[in-house]
Amino acid sequence: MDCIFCGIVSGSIPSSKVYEDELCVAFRDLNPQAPVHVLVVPKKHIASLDEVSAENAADIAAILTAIPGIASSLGVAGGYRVITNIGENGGQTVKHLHFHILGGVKLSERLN
Ligand code: DGP
Repeated sequence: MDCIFCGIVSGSIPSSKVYEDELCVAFRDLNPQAPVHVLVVPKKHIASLDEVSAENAADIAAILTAIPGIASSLGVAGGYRVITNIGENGGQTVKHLHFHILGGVKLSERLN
């Protein structure tokens, strides 16, 4: 499968990693939309949050559990946004589940 984020997870595509554990990896977004913009992805290929099931719930839980520590390490503890886009209409361009962590500035209240 030709997946950019699988390539980043395996190391075959370079990235600026800020966190890694057994189940997930976080790296800086190529086109940052805030001073802090990191993507957290499962190591396992899951297309989007629409694909969550009992079989991969632990992978999602690992991401959510890691996010506060990642945010803290990036200096945005207590004030940041987490977004996951799902499918074409949700604005998802990379079809490997990822959670955006955005912060480092007062974010707009608009979500669309
Ligand atoms: P989304 O629109 O939610 O699917 O966001 C995909 C994000 O992935 C977008 O903000 C740009 C980022 N991105 C795409 N290709 C690469 C890449 O090769 N490296 C990194 N670090 N980020 C990428």
